[in-house]
Amino acid sequence: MITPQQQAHFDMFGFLFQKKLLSKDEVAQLTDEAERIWDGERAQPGYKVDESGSHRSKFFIESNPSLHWLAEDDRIYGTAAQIIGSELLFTGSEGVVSGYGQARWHPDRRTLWPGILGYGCVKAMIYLDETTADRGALRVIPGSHRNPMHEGLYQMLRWAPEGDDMHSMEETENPAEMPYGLPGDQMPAFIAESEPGDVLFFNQWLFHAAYNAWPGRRYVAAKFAQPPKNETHLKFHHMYNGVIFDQHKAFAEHKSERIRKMARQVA
Ligand SMILES: O=C(O)CCC(=O)C(=O)O
Repeated sequence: MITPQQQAHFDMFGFLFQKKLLSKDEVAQLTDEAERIWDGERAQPGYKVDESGSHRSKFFIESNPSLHWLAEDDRIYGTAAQIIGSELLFTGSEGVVSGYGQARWHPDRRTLWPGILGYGCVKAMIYLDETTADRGALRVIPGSHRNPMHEGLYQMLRWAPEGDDMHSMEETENPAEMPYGLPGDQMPAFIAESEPGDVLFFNQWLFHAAYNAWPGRRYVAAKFAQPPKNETHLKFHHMYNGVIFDQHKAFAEHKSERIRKMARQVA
């Protein structure tokens, strides 16, 4: 259970950083399992890292029964349900061994359709390695999930060549070309320096970034969203969370009612 103050923190600043949410034993077990799964994936014929050199496993939790507990755990599911409401849907998971040195500033959800900003979607990030400001910690710009700050920060993005989404701005060495005259790692931000067991919940409209990361930094993420209530929400899910229209079978048919409910079919 989070307190009303923690709920207010999430609403106002767009994130909640929960220290020591998982015990040392739980993280050790999660890390062993994650490594076992990643090793199995690396051994598959045709295995490749992505263009950033990262090993990125989709459906990481859903496709591995030994990790299912994470999605329904009171501390993770329960926090997300308190933040965005108990009718929440599961919108996927990731298991990532990052290969990049930086994830430049971006919000995960980038549409400015009228009324869509604020539609509740939350990501729980569990870093399996210690991270610090100088070593790969996720940073967030508090309050950037809301306007006018949210749209104001779009100057850190540019349209992708395909034109239907935005990408983070390339970092430049030239201060005259830097948004706000600042290198990305100097942008005013809260830096969530994390120890294994800490969990960062953030609103996916929030601007976030990671700097000074190293190849091999690992995290597991679980994502949740409010159920769609109109055509714009459906369009949004088609763009970002197609999984809600075709949930992973292991979740859709799970013996746990909580998991089945959040993986229910959306037409
Ligand atoms: O690599 C990281 O820590 C940041 C990942 C990220 O930006 C994201 O999950 O949206």
